[in-house]
Amino acid sequence: MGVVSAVRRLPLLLLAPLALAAALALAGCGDDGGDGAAAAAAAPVTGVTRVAAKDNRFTPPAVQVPAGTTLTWAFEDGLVPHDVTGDGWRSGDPQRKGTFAHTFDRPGTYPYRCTVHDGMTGRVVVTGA
Ligand SMILES: [Cu+2]
Repeated sequence: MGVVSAVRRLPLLLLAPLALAAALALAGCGDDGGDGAAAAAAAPVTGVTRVAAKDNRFTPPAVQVPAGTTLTWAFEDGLVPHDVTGDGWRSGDPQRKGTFAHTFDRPGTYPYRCTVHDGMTGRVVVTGA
């Protein structure tokens, strides 16, 4: 009897993690845009010169570096292509792998975005060297 009820419960036990995963996936999709906008406005991270384009976002979304620093963006989102487009500087065609590097010589704030994905934005804050 114990065995029978255990077997009957098995499908539910197997489905529960799937349902949970689906719920998490849906939740992730729903707030992507908001996350992107909020992320780009977040306080910039220092000590980082590499930004990952992954999961439809830039991580970290905002970095602060001294003038003369070369930042590298790494495209790591599998089949999903991204680009890095700022005002007067850009990576070019969206890409699925590889990297893009850009040197920031002048202090200022440099917002950028991925032209493929609305809300996929980032920001570079360049301070005096
Ligand atoms: Cu993108």
